[in-house]
Amino acid sequence: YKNPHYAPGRSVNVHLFEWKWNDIADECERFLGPRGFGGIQISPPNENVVLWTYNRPWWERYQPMSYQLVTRSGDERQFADMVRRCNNAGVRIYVDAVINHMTGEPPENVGTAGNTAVFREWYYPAVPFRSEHFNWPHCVIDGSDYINNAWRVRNCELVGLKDLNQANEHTRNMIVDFMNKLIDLGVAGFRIDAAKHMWPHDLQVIYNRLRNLNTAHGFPANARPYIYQEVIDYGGEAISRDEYTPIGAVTEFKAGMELSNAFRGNNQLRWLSSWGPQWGLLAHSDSLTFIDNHDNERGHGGGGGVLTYKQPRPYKGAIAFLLAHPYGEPQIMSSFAFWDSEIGPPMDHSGNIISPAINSDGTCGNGWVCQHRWRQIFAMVAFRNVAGNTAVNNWWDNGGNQIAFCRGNNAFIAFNNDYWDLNQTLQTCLPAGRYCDVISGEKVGNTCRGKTVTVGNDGRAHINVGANDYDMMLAIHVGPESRL
Ligand code: LAG
Ligand code: CA
Repeated sequence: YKNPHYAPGRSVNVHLFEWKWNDIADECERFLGPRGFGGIQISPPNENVVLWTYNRPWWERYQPMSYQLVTRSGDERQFADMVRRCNNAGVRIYVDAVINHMTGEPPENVGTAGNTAVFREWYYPAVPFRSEHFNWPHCVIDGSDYINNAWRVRNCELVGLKDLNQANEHTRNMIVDFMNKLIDLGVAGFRIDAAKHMWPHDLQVIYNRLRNLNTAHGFPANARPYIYQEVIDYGGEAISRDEYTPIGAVTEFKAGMELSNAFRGNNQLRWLSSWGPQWGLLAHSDSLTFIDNHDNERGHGGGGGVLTYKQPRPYKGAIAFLLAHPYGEPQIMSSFAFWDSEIGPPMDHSGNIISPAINSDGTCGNGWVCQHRWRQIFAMVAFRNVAGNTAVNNWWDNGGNQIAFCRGNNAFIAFNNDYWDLNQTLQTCLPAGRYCDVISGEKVGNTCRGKTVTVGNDGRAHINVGANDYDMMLAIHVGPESRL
């Protein structure tokens, strides 16, 4: 369950938060496929309650009404078409699976597929679920439970959301059928929403009943779905991430917290020479890493004080390190612009999501941030693909906030988060030749719009990252995007 089953030569998963299925299919063909992205986390595809009362917040999608594949992102036919087109473009789809709970007791009672429920009777006819399929007696998680009561964190309601009993055979069957249907449609795996709020043993039973990935979509025989479980664990709680690593991968929230801290200037970059488990992070093969997610970029899910698109310079630095370093299975966030923490995606007066526009410079419009289309970010996706499974070598630092390292003989990166210039001859480990720095500008035809680096026969090159440069890093590699 820990292999994302990326197509060969690909890596990096991007969360296209609240995108429509048709738009994702287009994005796979016109951008993500050609640029070497490995996969996409999509928003929950199953029916959710419609909340006009709150002007259709993004979080209505975390209140399931049924497992029918009809949401603001599209219907089942559009979903199937997206998965097929993305797999054909070499890009995998991972589903955000909301299986801990159904709705709360919202003021409205119609779902995105038109179904209704009887909230006070725990009755969801379109699944169907009845009261006996939920945890009983009903209780609501208190803040203190996280410290001292694992049972309540798993058997009581998370913010009042009706808590499914995953030990119940019917409940398990409905969840397994939902997930197996998605596997048959060609998805490569799942983000398990609120995994901390479910018993690891129950999850293991569910995972073990999942089918192998669909070979008709290009997966090898006997491939198990990639499972990454959302467990927020900064330490000190009754429930630990280590309870979940035996059954699948786990979201490593400490990675984004620590890198945000360092790239904000609150910890020296030189300490990153030991990045990985020595920082108290999960073992490499268990770890899904990211800087920000849809919750903590807007202060939900306990926040986390992480960098987001709103602080672009250090954010791009942190993401570049995340992608340049071999530790973990990285995911990047692709957001819509927001100025309050509840507002939903760009929409028209009927509540339809407005598609991202693609500007002539490749960036997005219509309220979409599209971090994955920022040159400094997609260039690092290519960097990671070229680096492959090489290790970090030739680490250099100035004893402060200037660092550089190689990935085998394939790729080299330098960072300067000091208030003075980095101006040094450094070992790049690359074959002699001229390279285009993929951070400061793209290579177009055979000309480099950014800095050019000349590597000598000894692998050394003069590296310059000014303290006032637009970005704090410089990256070169042997791939066609960089080699001149
Ligand atoms: C998650 N991971 O464990 C999601 O990443 C997170 O986005 C989900 O919360 C949460 N768990 C449940 O799937 C989001 C919002 C909540 C919102 C919830 C349900 O962060 O704020 O709660 O989705 O829509 C909302 C209201 C609450 C209310 C609750 C139930 O904000 O005040 O109590 O609905 O009516
Ligand atoms: Ca639960």
